[in-house]
Amino acid sequence: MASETYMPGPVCLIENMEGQLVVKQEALQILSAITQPMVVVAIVGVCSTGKSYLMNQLAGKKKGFSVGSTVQSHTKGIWMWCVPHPEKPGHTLVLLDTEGLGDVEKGDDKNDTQIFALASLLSSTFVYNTMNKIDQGAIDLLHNVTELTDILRARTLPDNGVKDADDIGNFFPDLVWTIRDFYLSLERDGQLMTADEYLQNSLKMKKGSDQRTQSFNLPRLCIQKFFPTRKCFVFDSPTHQKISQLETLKEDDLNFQFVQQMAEFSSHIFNKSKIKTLPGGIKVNGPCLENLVLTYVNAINSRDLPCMENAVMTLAQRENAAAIKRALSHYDQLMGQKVQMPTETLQELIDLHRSSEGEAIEIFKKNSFKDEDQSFQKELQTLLDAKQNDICKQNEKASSDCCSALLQDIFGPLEEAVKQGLYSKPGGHNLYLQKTKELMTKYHQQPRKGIQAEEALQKYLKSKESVRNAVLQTDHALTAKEKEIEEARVKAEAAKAEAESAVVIHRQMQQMMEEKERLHQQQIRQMEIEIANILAQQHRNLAHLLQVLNQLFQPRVVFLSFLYKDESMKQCGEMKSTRVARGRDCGIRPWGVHPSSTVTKYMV
Ligand SMILES: Nc1nc2c(ncn2[C@@H]2O[C@H](COP(=O)(O)OP(=O)(O)OP(=O)(O)O)[C@@H](O)[C@H]2O)c(=O)[nH]1
Ligand SMILES: [Mg+2]
Repeated sequence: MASETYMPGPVCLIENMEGQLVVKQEALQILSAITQPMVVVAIVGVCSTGKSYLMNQLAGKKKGFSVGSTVQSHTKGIWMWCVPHPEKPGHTLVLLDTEGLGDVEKGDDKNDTQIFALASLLSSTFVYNTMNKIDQGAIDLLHNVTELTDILRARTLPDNGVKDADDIGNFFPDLVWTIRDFYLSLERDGQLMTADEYLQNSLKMKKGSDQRTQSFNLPRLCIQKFFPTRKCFVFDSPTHQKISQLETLKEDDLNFQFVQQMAEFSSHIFNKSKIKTLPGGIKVNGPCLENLVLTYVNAINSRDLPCMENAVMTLAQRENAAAIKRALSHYDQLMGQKVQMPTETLQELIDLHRSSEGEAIEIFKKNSFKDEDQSFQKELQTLLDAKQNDICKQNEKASSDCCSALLQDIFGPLEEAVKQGLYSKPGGHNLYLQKTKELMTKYHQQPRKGIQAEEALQKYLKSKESVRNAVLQTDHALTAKEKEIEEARVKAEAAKAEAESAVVIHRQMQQMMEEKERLHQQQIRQMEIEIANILAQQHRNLAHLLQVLNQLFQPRVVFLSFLYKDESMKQCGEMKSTRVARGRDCGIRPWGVHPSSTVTKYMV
């Protein structure tokens, strides 16, 4: 809607009725209608220091927030003006002008700081307006407000506070410190400095831990923690004349430096101020701001705020929790960069952990705030220990995974060979063991296996025990069979050799027998020749005898017979028989037996 970012002039948002804060319905209605994200700029500071004038400059108007012209404090409560953002289309610039602090007529410091705190809680840019210079009073005032603001924030946020460091960063408004009628020169030890350096220097802490130094440092530390982003602008006096009606003067009548400084300030606010954001990244729009206003004002009006000491504790808790988070995130970052899992040894990991842990603790110490009993540092230590355990487990797992992959890579071909039966042979077990040994050496030679290298190998070998046994049994079975075959072969060969030798012997015997036979035949032939010779001789003798006898007596017939002793003699052939005269008749008698012959010789 057109009206959502356009108001003709400011309206009162929170009225300050005798110390009681009242939220104005008219302002809430305006807010509830604005759906655009809001950049909220609030200004606070001592009364009559030109706050309203400055806000009008930001609205781009000469008139708007009422500018006082007398010593009487002018603005009351908190006034609001929503205008279109001059640099961010679709955004609304919400200007909050506040009642001045330290009004002597009012004399209520508590009410002052409540308004101050509300402004800081509602804004995304918090302009702290002071006169002339940064002094201890201005620092103390800002510090008090930060304490109260912290209490309010802790009480009104869910879960009793902001736990996330990023959220804290978003939730805190940026501080812009404006110094009006700045008459000093920005110089230190003869060196020129910027306004920001001046602010930085004013908030610098002293070294030491004595009570005085602590009192000096505490407000500065609180301001630094409370406002992580800080900027400072110094303004010259707007004019050399008496300035009771500054807004009526033309630009030409104003100090040129002042006009320029105002332009720089406005440009910074328009370009750098962030959208008001709540924890969880919620961008504040009209209804959301309306809600915040009601919540904070109710909290203040309940008058049940804890004392200042508790506020410091709350701050300490939040700051230290954030410091722990920062330290842990630094540790994670370092370990992420340095650790290459799996580490070769556990010691390597422990060394990296220790150096990162040392740095993380340093970061914590730098960012911690009033961790007097070191309870937060102990908590950090516990969390770092847990992280170490976790990393050790991750490292073990990385090593196991790496070793498993490596084992599979190296031993895979052996497993395949076993499957294909290449080791299912006599002696296969030995070959399998040899190959395993060879592969183990190869495995050991591989670098960066991590701390699980041996365990993973042993586990693998154990898991392959059954395979090894199977190879062994197959080997035994096949060896026994082979032995049997070998024995049978040896037996067969022996039998064959025996048979062959029997054949040889038989042949030899046969040869001998044949030789004997040949000799025998030869002898027989010899004998036959001899016998034939003898017979021929006998025949001749007989013939001669017969002749003689014939001559002497009448002729008689003589039979000569030859007797055969055995069958072999028969085989020698039919012996010729000759009729001889009977022995008795003719006087023939056995004469002798030749030893080499079975032939019985009968001598006539
Ligand atoms: N010396 C001086 N006077 C200024 C400056 N800016 C504005 N003034 C004048 O100071 C007077 C008070 O101005 P305001 O803007 O009403 O001051 P304020 O801080 O809002 O005052 P309260 O609302 O009463 O707290 C006016 O007369 C302005 O013209 C400045 O930079 N220097
Ligand atoms: Mg004013």
